[in-house]
Amino acid sequence: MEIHINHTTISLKRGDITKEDADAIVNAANSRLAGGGGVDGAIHKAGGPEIMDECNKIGKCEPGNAVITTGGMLKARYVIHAVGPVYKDGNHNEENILSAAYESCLRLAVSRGIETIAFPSISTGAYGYPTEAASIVALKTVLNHLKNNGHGLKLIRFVLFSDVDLEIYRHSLNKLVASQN
Ligand code: AR6
Repeated sequence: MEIHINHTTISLKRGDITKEDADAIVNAANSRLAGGGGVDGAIHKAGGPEIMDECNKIGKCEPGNAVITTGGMLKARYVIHAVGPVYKDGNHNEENILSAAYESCLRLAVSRGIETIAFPSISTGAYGYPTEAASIVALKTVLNHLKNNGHGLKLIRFVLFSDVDLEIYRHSLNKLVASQN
């Protein structure tokens, strides 16, 4: 699925984000930038040790924030490491932290002249954020960013790891677009 907002395309697809041919791919990292399982493990495995070397130099990243490193051996030139919230019950500022994580990535990308960026579904794996609620936060943050910032990014792609997740994001995007019209 694809929609166009001014000069930017938002697209949703199923796939493995490590294979994406974008200027930057986003990693769902932890605060210690220490690597781990899920998409984080896959990115470090595919991208090689240069990415972890840079993460070690940076040291840490608070939840809601993002940092940038090389893409190492990946097709993508950069990896943006974003830290989402660990989901407890929805009453621990999870929504604001998740939105801030996406917004931090978008700002960092624009400040580096990045035109194409691919996101995974941050926090919805090991960190336990319910996917439907997280998809609304993710997509709303992107739509608001485009409304308030306009130029810069040409393509924002969500790369979902399963058909179920893709369907959830598709449904949420349709809902948000319908509510804006
Ligand atoms: N491409 C795209 N999406 C993927 C891939 C992939 N190759 N692999 C997994 N996903 P998670 P989190 C999906 O757990 O919840 C790590 O250990 C996955 O199906 O990767 O933010 C970190 O070091 C899910 O939908 O990230 C942190 O400690 C989504 O990516 C912690 O997990 C996010 O799942 C972060 O947890």
